[in-house]
Amino acid sequence: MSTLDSTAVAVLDNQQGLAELPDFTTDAYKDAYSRINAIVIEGEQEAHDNYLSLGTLIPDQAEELARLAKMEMKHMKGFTACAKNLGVVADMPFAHEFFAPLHGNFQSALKEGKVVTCLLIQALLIEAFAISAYHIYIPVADPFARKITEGVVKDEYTHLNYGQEWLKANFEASRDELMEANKANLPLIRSMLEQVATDASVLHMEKEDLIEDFLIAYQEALNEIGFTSRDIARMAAAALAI
Ligand code: PL3
Ligand code: FE2
Ligand code: FE2
Repeated sequence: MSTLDSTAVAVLDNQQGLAELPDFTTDAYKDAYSRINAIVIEGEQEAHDNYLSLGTLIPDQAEELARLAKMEMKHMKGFTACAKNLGVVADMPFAHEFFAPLHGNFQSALKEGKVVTCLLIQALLIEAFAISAYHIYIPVADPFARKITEGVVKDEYTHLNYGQEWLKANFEASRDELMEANKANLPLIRSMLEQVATDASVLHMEKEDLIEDFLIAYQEALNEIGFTSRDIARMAAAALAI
């Protein structure tokens, strides 16, 4: 009785009720996937490099950070397999450019030894971005990619939590730098979300859902670190110019 016509299958989307699965075999899907998948691969690669760099700034944590970096390498391989499974070639030059502004800010902070800024960029912003993207992707992914992404998203919480706990333990000393780093980098995440929105919608991922999920993860982390709701509202307003 069952056919494998994916367009006919509806799955339960935990946010919205029903989400229709896209047709994974169309040229339109594969074209959008070539950029989205490349972004994810580049993001995982950069996350790997960033955790290793963080190990040079916090030498007594180098071993733990190397463990996180290794998980990122595994994620990268998983998502590379997802593209291969769909017969898609990732557009890496596009992804490189996509990450360039955030990459540049991380590298400048690294050079200046600004561990708080590096942690905010990698462990809070990039991980919250990844968590939101993977959450929204899972219900509309092909079965192969869904399984891989489900495994990955658990790790990303470990990474977010790592940054959160370090910043919480050093909250008073980190506070001003966190505010400044948020102001400089949150707008970049916003523009990255804008840039990915059209391709994401081809994968049946909606921009509003991505933003909502990102803000929940990021705001919860800031709250855990020690910021009040008022601080967080101010940080959002300062960064987003509202
Ligand atoms: C850190 O561990 C990983 C950083 C990755 C950044 C993710 C960016 C996400 C972009 C949008 C979407 C879609 C998900 C699709 C997966 C093939
Ligand atoms: Fe990852
Ligand atoms: Fe991660």
